[in-house]
Amino acid sequence: MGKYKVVIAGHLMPSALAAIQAQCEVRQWEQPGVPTLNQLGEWLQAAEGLLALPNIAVNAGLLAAAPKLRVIAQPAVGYDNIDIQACTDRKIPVANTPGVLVETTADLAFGLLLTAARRIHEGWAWVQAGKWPEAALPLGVDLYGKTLGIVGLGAIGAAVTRRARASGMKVIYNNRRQRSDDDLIGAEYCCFEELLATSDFIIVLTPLTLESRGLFAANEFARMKPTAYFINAARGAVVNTEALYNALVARQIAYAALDVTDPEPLPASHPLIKLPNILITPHIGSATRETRSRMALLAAENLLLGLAGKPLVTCVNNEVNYQ
Ligand code: 8YV
Repeated sequence: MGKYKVVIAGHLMPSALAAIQAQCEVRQWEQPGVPTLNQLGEWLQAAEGLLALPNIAVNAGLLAAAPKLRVIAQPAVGYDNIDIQACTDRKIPVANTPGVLVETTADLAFGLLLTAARRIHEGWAWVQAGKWPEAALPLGVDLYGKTLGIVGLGAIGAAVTRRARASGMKVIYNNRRQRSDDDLIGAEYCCFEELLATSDFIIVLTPLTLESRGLFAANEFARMKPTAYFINAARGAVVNTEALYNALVARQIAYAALDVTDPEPLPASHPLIKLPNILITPHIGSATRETRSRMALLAAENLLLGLAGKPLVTCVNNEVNYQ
């Protein structure tokens, strides 16, 4: 039997690439930036498997260009870039990589909170600018005794809760549905409006869905404390960027720390970058050697299982898996 034909839509950790190449004829996009459908089109015509990436729109147009596609795997927990219904209609199982990036992403989200609160990044810039001898860095704020509001308490949110509780914080959360294990997690369910009004820190960890797109807009920032710190480690489009910018300029909130933005990547000329009360990192929530390797290997495993017609390890549209 010949090798499966697979398209890899960007960089992949070498160990995972080798596992795929052992069984597949691979076409890999290795140019900088996001490939267009035209650039991938010829490869997609013959592709049986697609290893996608969160910056690739896996929509009806792409699926139409890939008539032989039988499985899609993505090394990411979020899959808002993939039209799941269109894939399910085509009986194409789709796999993401939950579970393997929880602690790493929680470290980054809580790290943004801590860095912003204690102005760690500003402290280094202060020393580099030679200001230390002249004046003290402006004061930060404590975490201890403060309230952290988590919007979207899933596995990553539970891991953030452990970090916050260890720092002496109270944790409240809002989800579409209250969890049954609040006490085990150490977080207290709270309605969205009250969470906005009472949290000293807010961390957004919700997936990007039709319901969560633009969830944080002018009214939501207006409800927050003027001393509030807003952290987004979910998806940029959960936040109305213009509303966030206006809230920071008007000091409706004290500070923002973002690992994700809308648009993404954020151009250097974007007005957010010029503000004094913001910290932005380039979508590095899962960006450690160990975790990216686990994600890539799990995506490769899912891809190869799907090509062999076997159930995927982490399928997001299970109804397709066992057809
Ligand atoms: C990045 C993430 O997508 O897993 C996700 O959903 O947002 C992150 O892990 C991943 O790092 C690839 O860029």
